[in-house]
Amino acid sequence: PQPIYLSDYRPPAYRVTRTELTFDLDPNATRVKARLHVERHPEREAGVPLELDGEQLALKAIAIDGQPLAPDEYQVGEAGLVVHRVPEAFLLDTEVEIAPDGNTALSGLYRSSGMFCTQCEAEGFRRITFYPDRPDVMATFSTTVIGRTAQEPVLLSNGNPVERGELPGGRHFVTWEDPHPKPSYLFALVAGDLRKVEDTFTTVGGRDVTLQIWVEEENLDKTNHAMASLKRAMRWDEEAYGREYDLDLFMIVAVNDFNMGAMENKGLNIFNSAAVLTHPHTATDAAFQRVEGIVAHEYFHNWSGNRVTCRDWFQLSLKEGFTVFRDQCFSAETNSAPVKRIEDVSFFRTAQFAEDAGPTAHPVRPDHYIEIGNFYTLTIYEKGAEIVRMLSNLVGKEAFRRGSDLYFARFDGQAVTIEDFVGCMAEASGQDLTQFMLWYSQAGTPEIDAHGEYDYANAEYRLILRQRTPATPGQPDKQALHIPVRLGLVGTKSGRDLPLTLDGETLGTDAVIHLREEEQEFLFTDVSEAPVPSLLRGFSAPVKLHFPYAREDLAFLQANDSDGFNRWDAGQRLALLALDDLIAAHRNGVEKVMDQRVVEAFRALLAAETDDKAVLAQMLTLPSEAYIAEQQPLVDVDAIHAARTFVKQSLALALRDDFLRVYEAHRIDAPYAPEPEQIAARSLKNVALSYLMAIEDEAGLEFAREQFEADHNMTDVRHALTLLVHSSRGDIAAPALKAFGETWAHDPLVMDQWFAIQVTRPQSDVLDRVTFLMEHPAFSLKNPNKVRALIGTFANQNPVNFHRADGAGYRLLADTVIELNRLNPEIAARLVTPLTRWARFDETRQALMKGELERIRAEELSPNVYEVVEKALA
Ligand code: HT7
Ligand code: ZN
Repeated sequence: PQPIYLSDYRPPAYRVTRTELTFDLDPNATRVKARLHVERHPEREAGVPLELDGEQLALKAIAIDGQPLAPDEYQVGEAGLVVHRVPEAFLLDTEVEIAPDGNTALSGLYRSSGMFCTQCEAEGFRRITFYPDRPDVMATFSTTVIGRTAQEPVLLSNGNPVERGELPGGRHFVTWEDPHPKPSYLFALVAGDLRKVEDTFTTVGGRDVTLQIWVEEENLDKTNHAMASLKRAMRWDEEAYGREYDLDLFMIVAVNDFNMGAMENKGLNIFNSAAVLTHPHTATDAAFQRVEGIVAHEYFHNWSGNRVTCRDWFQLSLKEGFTVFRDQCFSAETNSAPVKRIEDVSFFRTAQFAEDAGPTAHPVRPDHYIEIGNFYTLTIYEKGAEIVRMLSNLVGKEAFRRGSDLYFARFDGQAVTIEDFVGCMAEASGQDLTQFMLWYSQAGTPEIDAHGEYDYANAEYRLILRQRTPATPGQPDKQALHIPVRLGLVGTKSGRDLPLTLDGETLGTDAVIHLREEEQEFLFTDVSEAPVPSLLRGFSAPVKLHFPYAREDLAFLQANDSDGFNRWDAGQRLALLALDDLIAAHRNGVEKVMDQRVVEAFRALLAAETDDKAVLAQMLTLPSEAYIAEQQPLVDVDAIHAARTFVKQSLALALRDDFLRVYEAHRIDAPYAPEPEQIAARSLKNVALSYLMAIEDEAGLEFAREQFEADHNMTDVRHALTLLVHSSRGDIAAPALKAFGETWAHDPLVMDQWFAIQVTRPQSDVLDRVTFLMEHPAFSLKNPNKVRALIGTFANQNPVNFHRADGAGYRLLADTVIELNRLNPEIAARLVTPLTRWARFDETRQALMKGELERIRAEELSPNVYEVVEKALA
């Protein structure tokens, strides 16, 4: 497969202004008729052949302006159709046959649990009909769907239904009209035996919008939270961005087989059922929050992505980074803002930093790709969102809003670039963002080495910042970025933020300084007492910050920093220093000794009367094994696991009574509600329980057993069951696990959790369990949720067992990737990721991991898996 380059972009030779489709649905032989209104693009030369994308389509008929084409007038190949000579403007009619039931890749038209559905982003529409399947071709669509009245009573597509009727042979049809021009990737069709929950939303302009959530009958009781989230998101987008919904109908459909979380098709969002269905007994607090975030994200795309779309797929972060930023702000407002930031940054620093340091590292706007499906990454989404967040902070809230208003007004109905977006921000703020644009083109995580000195005699604090970005594949040399560093100086005597004066300018007590050079010095004057610097507050830029903090300084910041995020971060840094010592002790076979400063910091946290229980729960949570690994020069999974377990047990032994007290004080008797206060109390109680269970304390075991049996809500049940399954008490865990599996055998989303709980168990018998569960009747390689729950969770969240020294974990993953490569290349390419990180491990493991990658490479590979494996072995 050949790469595609951003620098080769040209407008399409022909554009399509209107697309009329008729689907005659059949599981094995669906007929798709397409009438395209085509005209030459005004910027392109005349006389160019018409090239349409098309994959796995059997062409049955083709005509131009009503005249069937002779065989020598066109050519059909593996990738599409070429018509050698066409007029300047014309009607193209084609008819193709496709086989939805044979479509296990879940791209194009496929069937899920008997229901027809589509996934067209990024390049799935070409599996439905011959088309210029690129986002800069925007047309209005009319879609007629014909199905069997009994099996497919519900026939949906984009826009508004305009006609429906019965047909001979037990069939019926509905015609949909979407008035908004859209690219093919936003096309959607759903047909099946579905039920709906309906509500209405009155827009700020006074229009009533019908809201529908379509599900299988047994899930009708699991839609309330998604509906409430949708209405909140619609109102928020009006208030925060002035964006009003633009159709009379907005539909969400839940499907069981889906490659990602959800898809923002115009007026007809299709969701992975895991991203929309919730019920207190089946979904955890985290799942409720995830659903709220994804419902909002897809809704927000209606403007950031649909009304204003991407010129080409290199601009993917234009819609994804901006929309993730929008959904993060929305969730921060509806939940605990500091906790939302802590969770997002924790995840980012663990997973995106690892991606940016690995062989598949790429810029937020890549300059080439083989398979765009491989670029729905943490870099495009999450780093893209961090860049938009930096922009918003740089230009300020008001200018950012003016910039986004300008962007939506100027580019409505167009397919545009990242320059267009940043250009609006520059215009609205009057700022020069030229250097800032480097964030989009330069891959890798910048690192800042910071040093500070307090000059007592002159009351000055000198801060020196040095930046460097490590080389990444294809980018050996890096330039200095414009990095906004938010900071404060916390007085060691007063425990307060000191006033900041820089270059004679008074900045308040919390300010942003701009690092633009490789090295820059900042001299703060009138600093009345020795400070500890609180740097990169709120994670003001997606960088790694190194500062030689003494442990006492970190304990001080954890107790005194006015920035909640940095208080949490100081605690994490303190724990990491202790963990470093213990990892070294474990590797050297030396006795492990607990750092009492960490114990005292935890004691103080537990004793403090803090109102923000959600933040407290975060502060009591140790860095994950994956994040600890991210900090190590060479990853030793066993030493990391041993060190973290030792810290947890030491804290539990030293603070047992505090954890018991916290657990008991935060039990909730009220009916379950996914509200911030309850979520905070549950998370605090469950953190306390996890410490008690780390030492298998008798009272802790009893609490866990009670909590599981009380069956109050899935958050508590799942947490208790996980702790039991991860403990040595098989006598309690085995019957609980069995009961859980039997109770929920009918619910695929709960069975996913049942799989995940078992395969995160740290004990060494887990690999046999994974193999055994792959044969379980509830497991299927064809269902991405099952693959993620069982294999993905094992490979990503059970480091000690996945990285077993005998390589059995690697072998299992490679075997699965090889099988999935044939069934579902997108999922296969994502699943292979942990093997691509071989460079972080010891030589023996490196050899084993590379051996498995080579075994995969020897197969006949999809472009998706080929691209990832080639990069990993380069
Ligand atoms: N924009 C959507 C992307 C998506 C997708 C991409 C490739 C393969 C399958 C897919 N399903 C959804 C999701 C989003 O970011 O909102
Ligand atoms: Zn998105």
